[in-house]
Amino acid sequence: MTRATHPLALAPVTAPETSADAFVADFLHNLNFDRGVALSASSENDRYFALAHTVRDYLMARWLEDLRRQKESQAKGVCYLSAEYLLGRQLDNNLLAGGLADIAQEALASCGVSLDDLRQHEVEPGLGNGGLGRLAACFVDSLATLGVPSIGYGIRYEYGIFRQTFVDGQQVEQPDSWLSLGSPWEFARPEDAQTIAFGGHTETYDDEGVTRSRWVPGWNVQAVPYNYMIPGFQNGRVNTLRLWSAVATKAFDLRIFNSGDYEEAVRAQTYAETISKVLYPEDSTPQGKELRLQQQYFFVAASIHDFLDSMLPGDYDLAKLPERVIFQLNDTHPVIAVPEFMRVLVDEKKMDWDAAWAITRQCFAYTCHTLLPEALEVWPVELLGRLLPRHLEIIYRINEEFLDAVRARYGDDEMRIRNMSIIAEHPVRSVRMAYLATVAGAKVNGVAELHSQLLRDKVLSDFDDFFPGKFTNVTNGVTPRRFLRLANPGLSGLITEAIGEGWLTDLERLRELEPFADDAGFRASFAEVKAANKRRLNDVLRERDGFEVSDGHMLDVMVKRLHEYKRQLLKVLHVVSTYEGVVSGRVAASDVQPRTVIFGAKAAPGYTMAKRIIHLINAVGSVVNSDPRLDGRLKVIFPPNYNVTLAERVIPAADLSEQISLAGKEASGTGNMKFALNGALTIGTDDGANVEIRELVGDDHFFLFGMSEPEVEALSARGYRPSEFYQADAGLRAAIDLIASGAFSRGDRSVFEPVVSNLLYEDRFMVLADYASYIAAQERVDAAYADQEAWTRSAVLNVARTGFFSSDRSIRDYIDRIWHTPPLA
Ligand code: CR6
Repeated sequence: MTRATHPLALAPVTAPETSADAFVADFLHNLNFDRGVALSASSENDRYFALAHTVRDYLMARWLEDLRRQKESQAKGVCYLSAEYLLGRQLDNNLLAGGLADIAQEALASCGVSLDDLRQHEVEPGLGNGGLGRLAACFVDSLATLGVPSIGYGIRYEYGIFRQTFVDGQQVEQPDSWLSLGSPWEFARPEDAQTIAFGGHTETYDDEGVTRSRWVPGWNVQAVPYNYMIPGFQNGRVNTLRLWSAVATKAFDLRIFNSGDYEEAVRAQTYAETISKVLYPEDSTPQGKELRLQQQYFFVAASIHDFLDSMLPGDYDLAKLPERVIFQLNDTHPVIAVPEFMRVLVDEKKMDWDAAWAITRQCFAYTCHTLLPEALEVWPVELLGRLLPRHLEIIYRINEEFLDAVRARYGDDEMRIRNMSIIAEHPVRSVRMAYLATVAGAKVNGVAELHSQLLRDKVLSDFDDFFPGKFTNVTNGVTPRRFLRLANPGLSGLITEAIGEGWLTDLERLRELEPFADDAGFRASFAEVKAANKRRLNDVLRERDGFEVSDGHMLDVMVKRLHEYKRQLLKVLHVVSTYEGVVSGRVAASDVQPRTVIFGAKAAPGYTMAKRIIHLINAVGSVVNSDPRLDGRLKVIFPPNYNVTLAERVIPAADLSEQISLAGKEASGTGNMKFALNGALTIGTDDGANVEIRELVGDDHFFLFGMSEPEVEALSARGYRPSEFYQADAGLRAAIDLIASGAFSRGDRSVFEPVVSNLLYEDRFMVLADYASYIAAQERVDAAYADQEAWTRSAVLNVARTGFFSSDRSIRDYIDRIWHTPPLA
């Protein structure tokens, strides 16, 4: 190319003029020429697409410029490898980042089109399960806002996290066909497709006197990339998210097709395309399914090859790669990238093993997101060897050399060697992906102070001893653009009025709000914003599910994935206790602090206990809500299908944030940060990032309860018998007995019997042990809420003191402690 002589062909791409008139012209152009309709004949989807394309056009020049600069500068950058990106809706975010919201509003209004209707039209891409996927989305936002050269790599699932409905109070899953009307934000790049191989066998061959290994795969698929713009916040930068979609290499076999066997002809295609068909809906509990390993290898192999092919000059000296790139492994899901990278260097680039390993060890870093042993992924050797035979050989060799080094250090301490081996022997021979990542990674980080400490002291303590300095912490964060500015325009406006602009990219500046906590006028405005946010939430809930939060009610919120360790059951027991107190006549309804409890939670479809708990919440809700003896003072609402879009409405309206996991089980939590930043007070255990939230906001503005992690350990060591707690506490007994009696299941005692007996005889997450402390803390909450001025003061201080939890700070910590990738000037 580049024979061009026309001045326009030689000029850089320019953005359209930024004015409402130009926006109208662009919007109509896109509607007419891209959608092929006149405004008068257009559907809402047409108008939404035309608007999205108009926004894209404004960001395009910067995107192309950033792509060019990242390649030309060859500055060190980050490849973030994540199986999940829980993006949430894009339109508003991109309008905000581009500084286009006002112009778009004015332009559309002048065409008789409501921006708000088009906002509501967008189906959010739910390409993640929960915290981990949302974290990845916050991180790409912050990387762009800080101007760090980076690319996010992942999978373009055709179906994201399932849509949850309730039938008779029980969860029923529906497919999330988010692409059925197309996505206006993506750019397919079939010309950049990669071929990804699987199966087959390995062999050795003589390469001019050197014996080398090679992989002879059995089958392959095409990985087609789709690019998404990730605009920085009003800084003229646009990064890239590149998600891979699987298609068959040969769409169909023409010979079979011509023979009339159509089914056989499309079989291969269907099989290949299954790889990116659907997101696995397990959060923190991997299932070890073959398709899942295919997904993991598919996207990391495509990403590594993409980076090497498209980001490096042709004659690049691979020994210099550590100065050019760091691959950040978001949990164990992408860890198969390590042997793939080794395979490329050793088998394809013919590099010497030791040299390749030295490079690899500098090019990867690993973030661990869990403490639950069942969440640490392992792959049976049989499966891995069948799907990726060469990778298994490479893993064996990495392990052999690693264990030699362990022996050299500690002698023949067989116990230690067995404990540190990347290969586990029981119950079946498997690869421990977390260990592989730890051995290969330049750094390993946990996601909150306590979590990182527990990783070093417990889960990976042998490795911490062996690799001094490898372990570090980066406390999670959330993007204030989406979770404050977009979700809570009222509060954002109030903050700007008080402390001026600039805090959205320098969130520690929220500290300047502290003095306003003592300003009665400011508190009144703050309380008015909270009330308005409750009305905004009501608008959504009413239309969506016919629910409503009553005036004067404290809004008590527990929204997160349904998992036993998070202890939704503890919250249910609190509700049931309050209810039982009133119906038994021990407590006068008039003495109950009016509260509406909102739950939001999806359960993994195969997680039976979690689904029973969902059923129980709905059952308790329907009894409590309709019992006149409560005088409307206690309500439980459980809108189905909690997702990012609903979170953006619920969080700004909340008064009380429930963060009540068993200490030592929640790695970090990120919902906890979003609530505090929006002025909810936390009731929580000393777990995950709660610890840091409490340290920052102060004990007077946080309701702490429950055992600490060492106390949990001590109780386990003594032998935990939940029934003793049941026997010893009359209130707890009454609540559990009421559930067991069938009071919430039309008298049928069998419905919740498994939940009750699990609590009484197993209770792995010690709900009963923390019950009394939780109830006492809730009483402190009620007392505090009765003093609205003091409550609002605490709420303001929560906002003022939690600026630390911006994902911009997290990314700066990654840069300082792990990546060493300065922003591109
Ligand atoms: N489930 C942790 O459990 C943490 C996020 C993001 C989780 C949660 O405490 O905030 O990651 N872990 O770091 C995994 O997904 C394995 C989560 O979202």
